[in-house]
Amino acid sequence: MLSTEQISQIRKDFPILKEKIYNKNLVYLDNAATTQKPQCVIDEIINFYTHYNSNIHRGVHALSQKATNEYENARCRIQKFINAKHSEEIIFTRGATESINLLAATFGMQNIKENDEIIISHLEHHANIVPWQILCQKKNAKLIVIPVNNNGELLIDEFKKLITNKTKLISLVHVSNSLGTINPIKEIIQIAHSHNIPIIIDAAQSIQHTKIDVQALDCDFLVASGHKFYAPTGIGFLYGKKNLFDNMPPYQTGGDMILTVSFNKTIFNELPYKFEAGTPDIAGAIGLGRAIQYVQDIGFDNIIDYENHLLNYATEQLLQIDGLKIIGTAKHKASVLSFSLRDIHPHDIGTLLDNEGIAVRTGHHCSEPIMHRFDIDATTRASFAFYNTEEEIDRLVKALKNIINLFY
Ligand code: 7TS
Repeated sequence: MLSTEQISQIRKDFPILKEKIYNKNLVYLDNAATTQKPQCVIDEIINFYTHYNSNIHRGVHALSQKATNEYENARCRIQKFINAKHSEEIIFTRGATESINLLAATFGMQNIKENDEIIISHLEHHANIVPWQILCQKKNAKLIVIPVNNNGELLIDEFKKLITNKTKLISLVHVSNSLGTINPIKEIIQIAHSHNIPIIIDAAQSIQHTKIDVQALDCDFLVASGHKFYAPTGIGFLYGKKNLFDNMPPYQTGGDMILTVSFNKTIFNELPYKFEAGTPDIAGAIGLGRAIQYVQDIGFDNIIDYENHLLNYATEQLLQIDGLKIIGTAKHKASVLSFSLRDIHPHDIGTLLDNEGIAVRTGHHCSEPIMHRFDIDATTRASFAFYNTEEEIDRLVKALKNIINLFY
């Protein structure tokens, strides 16, 4: 596990952590919304624009070749990080949302027919609900939802009962952004495949907290966002098995995704370019590659251990507060603590914490259905990254106790 000294060193890598908010040291506990960026990632982007900004895949000149190489190196870094078999199984997208929309518009449009069923879970972020809902409306298909128990854990036996010969696709979140539940995706993928059903994993909240090996998992597709992994916003990726990608139609069309174009006919490019129309976020992709390298240099296992320690510490400390209720008490959780505090509205809590320089998220966290499942409209959510400290959690606890004193 990372020592206190190592964490203080790591914190120096993230320049924003030195910011003062209303003259107080920033405590950034909104990492599930987006993570902060280390200086090396910021430098990598500056380096691109300063020294070799140029378009990729089309120039014979030196800058374009350098940009192309670095962009493709970033793809290979992602491939190795999630242990994909081929680099062309990694498609750069804007993030998890665009990756799921891509799948709905291509794989979904191609394979879902009238009366078919798509299974998702009660824990999904809107990004893994709305695209499927719209697809179901277009195709006259049905969206089926795996229920959860009162701890926020999926009911696996219920899930098994929901599978029928109408089930044509499963799309499931790995780690819930609003409750922190880690779903047993390996088991669920095996169940899906025993019925020959393809399965998509939404790894937006897991890629930064758990090790992902797509070959060991055997998932068919997996989506993630770079900005939740210390990389810039506007870049993410879609992993898919090559044979599935090969049989899918393109998503957006235009430059770079073609081999030849005449006014009569267009022949599409090979993977991965078939799914990367137009000029991509080159600097973002290179930044994402650098972020992965940064995490690997620290040691992902060290990060995971420390984050687990931090979550346990935060859970213990928050539970000491009279009238605080944690929403989401699954046995296996990652880096997210959602809670209610007596009958104080989460937006009031968020505003009062902000006055203390503490950034948390309040609201439904773009996962309204799971809020309704717990009969609430909103929670206050503290979400952690490996640069957070026990002292920061102590400050959160102290601020929450002061809020209670203010209201009661
Ligand atoms: N899936 C999950 C599980 C998420 O948590 C999010 C974003 C997305 C998909 C969409 O990711 P994007 O990068 O394409 O926007 N979750 C959150 C959140 O919890 N707070 O802000 C964004």
